[in-house]
Formats: sequence, C-alpha cells, structure tokens
Amino acid sequence: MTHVEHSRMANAIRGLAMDAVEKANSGHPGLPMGAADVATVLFTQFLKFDATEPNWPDRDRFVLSAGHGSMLLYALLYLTGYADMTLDEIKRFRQLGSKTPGHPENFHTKGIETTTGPLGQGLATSVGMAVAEKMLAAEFGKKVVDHHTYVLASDGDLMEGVSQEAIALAGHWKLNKLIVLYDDNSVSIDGPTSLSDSVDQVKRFKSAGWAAELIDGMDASAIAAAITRAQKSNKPSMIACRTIIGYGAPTKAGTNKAHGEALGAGELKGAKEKLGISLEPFSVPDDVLKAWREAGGRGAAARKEWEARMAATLSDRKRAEFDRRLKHVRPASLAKAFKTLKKTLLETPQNIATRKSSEMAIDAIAPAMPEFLSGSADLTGSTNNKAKSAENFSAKTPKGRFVHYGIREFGMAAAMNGIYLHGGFAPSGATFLCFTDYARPAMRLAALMGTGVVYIMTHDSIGLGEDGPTHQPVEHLAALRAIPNMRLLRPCDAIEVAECWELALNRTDGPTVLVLTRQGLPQLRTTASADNSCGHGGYELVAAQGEARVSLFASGSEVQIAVAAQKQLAERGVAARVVSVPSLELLLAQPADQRQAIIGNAPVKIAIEAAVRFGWDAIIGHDGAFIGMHGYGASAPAKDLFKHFGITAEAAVEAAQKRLG
Ligand SMILES: Cc1ncc(C[n+]2csc(CCOP(=O)(O)OP(=O)(O)O)c2C)c(N)n1
Repeated sequence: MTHVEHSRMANAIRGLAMDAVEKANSGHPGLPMGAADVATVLFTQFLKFDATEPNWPDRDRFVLSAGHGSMLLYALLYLTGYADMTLDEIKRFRQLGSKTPGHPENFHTKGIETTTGPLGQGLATSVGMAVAEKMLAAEFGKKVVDHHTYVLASDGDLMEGVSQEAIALAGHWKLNKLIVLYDDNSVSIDGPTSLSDSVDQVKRFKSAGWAAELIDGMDASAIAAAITRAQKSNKPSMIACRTIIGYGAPTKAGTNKAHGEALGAGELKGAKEKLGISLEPFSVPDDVLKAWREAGGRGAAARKEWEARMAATLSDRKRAEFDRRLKHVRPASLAKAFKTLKKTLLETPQNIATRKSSEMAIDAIAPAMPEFLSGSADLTGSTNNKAKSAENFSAKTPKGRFVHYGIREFGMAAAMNGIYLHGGFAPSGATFLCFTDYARPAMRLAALMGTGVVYIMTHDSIGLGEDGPTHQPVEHLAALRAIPNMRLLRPCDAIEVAECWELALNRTDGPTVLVLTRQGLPQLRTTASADNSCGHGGYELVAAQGEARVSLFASGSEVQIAVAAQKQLAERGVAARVVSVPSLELLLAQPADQRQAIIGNAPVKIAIEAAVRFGWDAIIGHDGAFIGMHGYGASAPAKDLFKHFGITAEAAVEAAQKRLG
C-alpha cells in the first residue's frame, strides 16, 4: 500500500473541486472543500466498494444528499478509479453530455446511487435503501446481504421537513446500518444558519432514536473513530462533523461566499498555496493518485469473498432468484396470477370500488411475487392495499411486506425510491390522491430517475363524497400527467384494475400512479384478451351502432356515465361510441395511426372526467365538450355531488345534441 498523508489525499478532492468549478464558472466549491476530510476517511478506510464493479449488490451505498456538492462525488469517483469518470469528464463539469452534471444523476453516471439536489431527499431516499438492506438480509441471510448506507447531509438537508419524516422512520425501525455524516458548517446560501435556525441536531436525532455525536469533522482520526462507533451501534447513527465551508480559501472560507460560485483566480491561487496544492489545474500528484486508486481497489477482495460466499451459501436456484430480484425481473408466476384473476373476474363480475378491486389484485399478486411490498401513510383501512398474506415490517419483523409509514407521504415516496434503487423489492405505497401534493417532490424524482415504483392513490375525485373539497382532488390528475415519465392509470372497473396493476408492476423504467375510487363501480368489461387493453392508454369499450357521430371519452368512475350516455343517445337515434381512457398520456404516446384509430372521426367529441379539463383538448380539441369540474368540490354524498356539478349522462347527452344541432 502506498502511504500518503491524509491531508494530501483530501487536498486532491479540494483541488479538483476548485478547478472544475472555476473552469465551468459555475458550481459549488464550498462543500467539497469543507467535507473533503470526512469523504477521504470514509472512502479510504470504511466504504465497501469496488470501483471496477459499481453495481456489486452488497456494496455499501453512499448518498451525497447535498447534491450541490457534486464535485465531491465526481472527484471521489475519478480518484478511486471508476472507469466512466475520467479527468476529461471532470474538466467538462456541468457541460452538455458530460458525466458530471450540476447535480449527481444516477441514471447518467455509474457509481452514483441516487439523484440528489432537492435538499432533504437524498437522506429520505437512503432510509429506503437501508430498509431494503434489512429486508433482503432477513430473507437471504447476512452472508449474502450485509452492507451499510452512508449519507453525507448538509444543513439544508436537515432543515427540509422531509428530513424529519426520514429521521423518525429510521429511528423507529432501528436502521443501524444507516450512518449519516452531517456536514455541520453552519453556513447556507443566505449566510450563517443562525439567520434561520437554532436546532440542536444531535439532540434532535437522539430524540428520534438515533445515536448521535458531535466531532471535529476535519480531524481524520476523530472521523474514523466516530464511524467505527457508528458501525457498532444498534441504532442509526448521525455524526455531526464540524467543518469549515470552503476550507483553505483565504477570505471566503467559513462564509456563504464559498458556497455556490467559482472562487475566482486570486482566491483559488491563495487557497492552493495555503493547502500546498500545485497551481497546475486538475493536477493530482502521482503518489496521491496511486494511493487513491488503491483505495478504489480495496473492495475487490471483499467482492470476491462475497462471490465465493454466495456460491457456498445459496443453491443455484436461490442465486438465480437473488439475481432476478436485484434486476427487477418479474417472476413467471405473476403473469399466471393475473390470468387467473381476470378469469375469476369475468366469471364472477365485481361491482365494487376500484380500491376494493385493487385489494383483490394485491391478494393475487402478493403470493405470486415475493418482492411485492406495499405500505400506506396511515390510511391502510381506506386505501385497501395490505395483502392478506402480508405481515407488518418492523425492527423486529424485517421480513414483513407491509410498511406502516405513519402520516409521512413525502417520506414514504422518498423511501420507496430508495427501496427500488437498492433492488430486491417492488415497492408500492398508498394515500389519498389529494395528498400526492405532499409526496410530489419524490414522485418527480422517481419519474426523473425512472424508478419503477407504484403509487396507490385512492379517493380520486368528488366521488369520495362527504370529506369535502379539502380531500377531493380536481387538479391532481392533470398535475401528475404533466410530470414527464410519470404514468397515471385510472381504471374504470375490476378488469381494468387488474390490467393496470399488471402494467404497473411490469414497468421498470418509471413510476405509475394507480388512481382508484372510494365509491362502488359496475364491472363494465366482459372480455379480457392477452393484449392488455389499458396498455394502449385508451380503447373502444362500446362500439357505435352504425357510423359514430359522437365519441365519448372517459376515465375511471366516469366511464359508467359515458356508457349510460351512449345508451341514451342510441335511444334517440344518435350513434355514439365509448372510449375508455385509463391513461391519457399512454394514449397520446401511441403511434399516430393507432392513436387516430382509437380517437376516431366522430364529428362530436366529449370527454367526461370528474376533474379539471387541462390536458383533454389533445383528444377532444378546443371545441370538444368537457363534462367535469371547473373548481373545487363540496361536502356531500357522492351521488348528490355528481348531480350538483353536472357530471351526468344527461349532461353528456345534452352536450352532444347541442353540438349536433
Ligand atoms: C429543496 C431545495 N431547496 C433549495 C435548494 C437550493 N439550495 C441549494 S444548496 C442550498 C443551501 C445550502 O446550504 P447547506 O445545505 O448548508 O450547504 P453548504 O452551504 O454547506 O454547501 C439551497 C437553499 C435546493 N437545492 N433544494
């Protein structure tokens, strides 16, 4: 092993961060310069990883929750020898197409575990990673799964509300393999954190069931000692590492001026001279690079031992199952389960709420798919998503497949991302559709990262009735549909629910929202072919008798209204067809000819959805009729509300006749 002083190793990070930000004239030098000691100790002495195998399943996870300090991570990946992270990429920091975007993107750069930048979420996501580790270890054994999740979090991460949800959950579940290194530099963008904060973070974490302590975050031996203690703890650990933002910068260190802009030529030169770093940009002394590369190869032996242990511990069948699970490949039994479910539903139609038919689907899925994991933000009895076979997950029952997240929608959605990214589980989580507002930041990151998580969102419209407008979503369908790569499915009956669940679980490149009713709905579908009708986004549910003069488009609970309107129109001699549209965006994404065939050529187009019109014009045009909501709902029984707001078959018939003249 090459022996190089710790400070020279840490200074390699500082030098690269300063130079990259300077060259880009954009970025955040302060965090990498302040936290370089913490990162150096972690990566050279503790973190279990192999730079040649970034995806080795039993690697420790490292999450840079303070994503603005991305140059810290890029410097570490380069120094430890990740093939993708060349010096050229560091030189192209923040440039188009580089592996070094402004904030770390896991879908873009190998070695990055999750996308961070929106403060607080990295920490909350890491809780999910630690949950997945605990669950998977309980199932496959500690010889196979036994790793830590480390997080570097900043003041901003801990100020964000979601951190409280995450901390509370981790403490409650005793996630002792989760170790948070808090870059405690008391500076944020506006100035000292004392402008807006006086929380004692050590006490805060301790009160949530964590082990927590304050150390000198620029003292390598203190850092190492604290991590060693944390590794032995039976609780999650938080180490508040006192650091100096922009350490080394002659006038900017310790101030917000070091946070988020290039240091400038004079300050950079001064910092390098003070730290003893070569003035040559992007240069790392040979012996320092060699020592770093050795640190990057340190985990290779552990990985090989793990491979050997796997071979000795798991049968071939179990190994294949482990690999399948980690890769998010679905078992063959799942397709069979759906086939049986649909057959049963066709034989015995169910006139029930879609949240109830979703429960039936879940009871079919759970036994067929050991990785199926669900959870609810304290609405389990209403969201109907706990499988009969599922035990609760808890500190003592890590094999449980149902997670009580408490009233923590954002924490739940962020944890689901972490669980998915870790691998081994297909997480789903539930609340009322209206409360996606509370989960949205993590849902957006799920869509950006492409995590195949499933949100079970019930009580999807005024149809929830008496709880009133605070709980009745009106803009949420449009808002969720607007998120690129989010797939929203709003099934109209039990068969569509089964189809939508099948689509959701087989989607591994992005999240799905299942939008479900509280109120009962008739089963409209009488057939279910192997070609999943919902997979096209929309399909003709009821054909017109003769050439259609009216096309009625609807989703979810309003499809029955469209069907009733079609009948009434037929009675008046007007040929109309009904197109069920469980997914507006999937329909719009169909090839043009297929999309056109589904939308059809009827001169009158009417959409019915108990929500705002936003988005429907793409199907019905500006002159199409929309039967839906134009403002907030009201508190009353559901059937009164549909009448009150004019979302009825009669209204659709009237609109059709008016347009036909
Ligand atoms: C949710 C969210 N809000 C705001 C920001 C913009 N932002 C980036 S860094 C930062 C605060 C920086 O303070 P700190 O977390 O202490 O980082 P440091 O100054 O130590 O680098 C803010 C407000 C963000 N990235 N995410």
